[in-house]
Amino acid sequence: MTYATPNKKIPGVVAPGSTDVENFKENSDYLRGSLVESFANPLTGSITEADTQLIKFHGAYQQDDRDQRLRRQEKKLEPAYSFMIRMRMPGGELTAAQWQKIDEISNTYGNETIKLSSRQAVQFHGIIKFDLKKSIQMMNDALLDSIAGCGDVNRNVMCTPDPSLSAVNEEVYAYAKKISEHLMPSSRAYHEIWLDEGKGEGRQLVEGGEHELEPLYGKHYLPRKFKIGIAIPPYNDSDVFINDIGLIAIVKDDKLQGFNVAVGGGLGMTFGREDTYPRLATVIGFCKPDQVLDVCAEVMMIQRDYGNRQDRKLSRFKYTIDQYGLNWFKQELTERLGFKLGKARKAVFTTTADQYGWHKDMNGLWHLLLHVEHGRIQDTPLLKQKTAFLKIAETNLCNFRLTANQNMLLHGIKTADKVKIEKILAQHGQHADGRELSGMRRNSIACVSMNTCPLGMAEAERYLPTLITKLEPILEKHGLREQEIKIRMTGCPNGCGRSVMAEIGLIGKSMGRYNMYLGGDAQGERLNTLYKENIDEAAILELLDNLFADYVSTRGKNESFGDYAIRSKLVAATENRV
Ligand code: SRM
Ligand code: SF4
Repeated sequence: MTYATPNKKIPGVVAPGSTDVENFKENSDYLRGSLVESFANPLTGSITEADTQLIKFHGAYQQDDRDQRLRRQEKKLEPAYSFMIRMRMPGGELTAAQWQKIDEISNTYGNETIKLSSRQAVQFHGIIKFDLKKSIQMMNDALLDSIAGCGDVNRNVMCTPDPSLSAVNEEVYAYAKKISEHLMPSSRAYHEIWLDEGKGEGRQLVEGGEHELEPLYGKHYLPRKFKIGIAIPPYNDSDVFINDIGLIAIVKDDKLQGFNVAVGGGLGMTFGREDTYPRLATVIGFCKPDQVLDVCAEVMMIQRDYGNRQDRKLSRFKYTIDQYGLNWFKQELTERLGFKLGKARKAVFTTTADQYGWHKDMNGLWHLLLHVEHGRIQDTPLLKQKTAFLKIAETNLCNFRLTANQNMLLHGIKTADKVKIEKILAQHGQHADGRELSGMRRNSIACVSMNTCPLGMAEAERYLPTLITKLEPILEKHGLREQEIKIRMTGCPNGCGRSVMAEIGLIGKSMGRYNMYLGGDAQGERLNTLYKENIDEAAILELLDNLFADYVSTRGKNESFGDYAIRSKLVAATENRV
């Protein structure tokens, strides 16, 4: 299918009053900007403002160590700048050899930890400016890249990773990769700048004008980030409704029929801006497998053409849909596609949780889902998880898949090799099935926040484990230790840990203080609602102690904590159900 190039008459396309980022893109020569010069400048650990925006399209963010900010300021030193790189790895898949390379990069250039993100990607933190190119080249040696890891483009495509959970898992999984490839920017800037490809020659030889070079995106790319996720019911472990496009695999008699298409999800909001809000994607129809690439591309290009480029707080696709209306959107999509989506099929989700432990697939291979606390892989005195994963990778007995709950799936293990894997894990303190953990810990997500995220207002990843340790005796007291209560924490309202989908969501307001949200469901189909504002740890513990007591004494059969919060009118159910 040939897609329409950006039409300058359409309102969203860059116009007077556009944001700085739009202007940076416009003047960047397809994402090149002055990155080469910035990275060669020996006088500072930072890069120019325009380049800090452009480098995102190459998968990296400039950050500084927030723990050191004040001290360095007092000493009149520039902030301790470093870079975070986020890889593009649809469905979170890596071979054992690639995992070894990732381990090596983190030790050689990063802060010796490996971060598994809430979108099934690996992040390296703490890479100094002068090592960024070497890190990218090392990734490339293992056939890995970070193109479109961030930036105003389609991001890492998520997909339910565990082949034992559905007969069509691998077929669906392949679509995550196909969609990711299909929607990749085509600028060669990444290859030229980081991999020294062509050194710029040849680029000018591209014929046919600017959009030949970037046929899907044009030179202004999208107004904002764009996300696609796929889930296979009944498992919603990729939180499909939080995506700009959510694809729900429809399976009959173990055969993939196609996908229900949901549009307009997104979780970010800004305190004090009432016009920003989280929104769950709305199911608009069904497409066959061979239509899904075009559907994703055309939906994305409607956002390219109509998305808000004047205010980045309002530029996500969810606002475009709400501004123009769902009916308008469906009509526009039909016109662009040249066919109408079918009627959405029935799809029932039961959980967003990862299924820990060993599972066997239809081909007799085993898959082991392991808990990683908030996705941070490192060695601690009690748990040498980083070494364990490296040793397992060195055996070459399995591949690796990351989950959207920030966990790890070791996959494709032969029956005879299970015991070898278990032995390595046990030697390094890792339990295989996560049963030693409370249900709440197994179901927790925290975003990075301190010390690298510039937007964090409170701790998240570094604090939630401690908070859960303090909650565990309370859960025990109420007989709730095993109950899978979904708790999520983010250091700000951007929603990176999807806290607004949790049964208990904690969103940072300032250091040590959080807003508490209640009423999310277990299956990822309901946003939660603000319950208490700006509370500290003592208040969180006391409130939850009382609520757990009431929950246990009044709950109905199989009633989840989130459903209880709504039934007992602690919070109103959100309107935004799918
Ligand atoms: Fe996120 C920005 C980390 C998933 C919504 N996110 C950031 C930045 C890059 C901060 C920044 O802009 O400088 C954070 C870097 C922290 C660091 O030091 O690593 C950051 N986001 C993360 C990760 C690593 C959280 C984690 O602990 O796992 C996740 C990386 C995913 C990936 O591999 O691509 C991550 N971010 C999410 C999600 C969840 C999801 O997509 O499933 C969301 C909510 C869904 C959504 O997009 O609406 C999310 N991140 C945001 C936003 C709010 C966007 C908005 O619509 O307003 C920002 C801020 C922004 O874009 O301006 C943001
Ligand atoms: Fe940073 Fe906020 Fe995202 Fe947490 S939710 S990683 S604090 S932007």
